[in-house]
This record gives sequence, structure tokens and C-alpha cells, in this order.
Amino acid sequence: MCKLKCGDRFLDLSQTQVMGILNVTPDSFSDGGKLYTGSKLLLDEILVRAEAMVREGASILDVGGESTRPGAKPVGLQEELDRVLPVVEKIASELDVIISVDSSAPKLMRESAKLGAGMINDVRALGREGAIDAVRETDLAVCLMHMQGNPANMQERPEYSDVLDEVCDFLSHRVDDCLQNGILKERIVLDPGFGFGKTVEHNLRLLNRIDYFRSLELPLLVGTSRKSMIGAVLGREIDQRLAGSLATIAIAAMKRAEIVRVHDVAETMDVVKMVQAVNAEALV
Ligand code: 7PM
Repeated sequence: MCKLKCGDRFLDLSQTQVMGILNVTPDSFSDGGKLYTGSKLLLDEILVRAEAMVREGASILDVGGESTRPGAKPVGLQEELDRVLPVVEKIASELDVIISVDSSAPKLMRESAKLGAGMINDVRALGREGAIDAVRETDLAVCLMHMQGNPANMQERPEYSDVLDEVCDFLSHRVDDCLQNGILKERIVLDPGFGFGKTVEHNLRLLNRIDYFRSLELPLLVGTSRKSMIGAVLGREIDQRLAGSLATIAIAAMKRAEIVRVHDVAETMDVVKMVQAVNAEALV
């Protein structure tokens, strides 16, 4: 449980690791400055951004070419390949960091692995035809995320009898499917999927009770950065959610989440280190 197998590397999970978000979508809601405009990748700018996040302490960079924003249009496979693969290749050749590829497409999973990616981050938890086979054939880690519905409709009417039970059940079945198909436990990370078919209350409950997922005995990833649950609590727009995001990071780190997925790496590192010192009651 302390190490995650990411291809030919291992990621130490004894302390909370920071995953920096690198969106290469035209409608990225995340960060100042787009990395993809007019159907062109700005590879040099992407590398500068990636380098900064690594310098600030990210041990994983999550590269995504498909927007999973509520209501977003699906992106074609070729376009997703064209956006993501050059970025994976560039970062793999220039930086010492684990590259995570945010995708549900088997072809992109395979091609990314060949170019040096270390992890597949799939918001559809390998639910697409061929995705489990693709991941098995690589040696990469995989993050299985829970989503109710699909990006087009997920926020219309999220409903659960018990959100903890249902999300846990779903993840448990996806893990079984992976194990039965030859993906080893040491490669799997779980994620309750904040904002993916959940109300604010569902999201708050998932974060407050993230320990509930410990029964699955796998590392946990928490992705709350700048999300609407923070906007709802604080009444703030996306670019004013840093403090709220850091509060959720502190909570996740206190509860010993293994990975946090964030836009603001430097600030997150300070919070994670501070929480770690308190957890350890010592300088770390
Ligand atoms: C609009 C809304 C744009 C939300 C982008 C997003 C997660 C993820 C995303 C997550 C894992 C974002 C999200 N969120 N993958 N991909 N976990 N594993 O904030 O919570 O980047 S997309």
C-alpha cells in the first residue's frame, strides 16, 4: 500500500503526493493562460508550466485532452491523441516526473504508455470497451474514479440512497473487474470523483468521510481543487477558490489521502507539509 507501481517507476505513497493538473483543452476552466488554442498545442508553454509544477513539488502531472466539465462536448479520438501524445512525449523526455494521462480511450492509453507515461487516470474507471485490456497490457498505474451518469448529464439530478455506500460499492466492483483481468492491486488508486454526479452535500459528505473508503485497502486520490462545492460554500468564482481549495487539501491530508490532484502546486505543498508535520508531531 506504500508504493504504487507506475510502469518502471514506483511512487512512494507513505506521504501525500501532489498531482498537478495540466489541461490541454480549449475550454479548460482551470488556469490562467490556455495551453491549447486555435487547435494548436503550445508545447513550449506547456513545458514551462510543467517544469514549474515539478519544481514546486508535484510528483505527478495529469495531462488531459478531454474536458469532463459538466455539459462538455465529447472530443473525437484523433483530436484527443493529437492533444495529449506530443505533451506526454515532450514531458517524458525533459522532466523527471510521473506522467498521468487523463483519458478513457484505450488507444490513447496504449500510445501514452509507449511514450513514457506512468499512470492512467480514467474518470470512467476503465468502463469503456477495451480499456481494461489496454491498461493490463501496459505496466501503468490506474486511477479508478466514480461518476454518476456522464459529463453531459451528471449534474442534472444527482441522487443516492447513501452516497458513501454507492460510491464504495461501485469502486469495489471496478477493482474486482481489474483484478479478474490481471491488473494487480499495487497498480490501483481509487477516487470518489468529487463533482461527478454529486450535489454539494454529497461532495461534503465524501470528503468528511473519506476514511469510509479505507475498507477497500487501496490508495485514495482526492480531486477537489477549485470545484463547485467550494464555490457553493464560499460563494466564490473559480479564480477565487484558492483558500477554499487549500482547506479541502488540509482535510484530505489530515485523513492521509495518498494523492491530491490540484491546480496550485506550490500552495498545496505548503499545506501538505504542514499537515504532515502535525500528523507526525515532528519536522518532516
Ligand atoms: C470542469 C469541471 C473542468 C471539472 C474540469 C473539471 C477529476 C479528474 C477532473 C477528479 C480524477 C477538474 C475537473 N476531476 N480526475 N478529472 N479526479 N481522478 O477540476 O476529481 O480538473 S476534471
